[in-house]
Amino acid sequence: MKKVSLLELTAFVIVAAVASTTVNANDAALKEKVVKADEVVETNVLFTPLDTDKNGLISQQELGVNNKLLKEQFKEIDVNADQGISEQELKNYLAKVDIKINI
Ligand SMILES: [Ca+2]
Ligand SMILES: [Ca+2]
Repeated sequence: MKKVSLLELTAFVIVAAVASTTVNANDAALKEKVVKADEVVETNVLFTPLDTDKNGLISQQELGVNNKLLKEQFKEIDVNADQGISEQELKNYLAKVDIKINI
């Protein structure tokens, strides 16, 4: 059960990242980078396009969190509960859950 929601969130993050960059050429590269969580050394590929106001944190607004499930996931990633996901928090989270995605 938990695993499914984690995958959903990650897929969501990727979709949001791809959508916000709107650069199709980056699509393949992005997918390659997130295929395996422990290969996601360059979290900024996901992080930077999501942090639209460039304050170093991804807010719920920036993620477009609009349902309960994603709010729960957001809290889980935001370990210091400052209402923003830092790049390190995202990195830790992806490493922790060892997400493997096939897109
Ligand atoms: Ca931000
Ligand atoms: Ca945080």
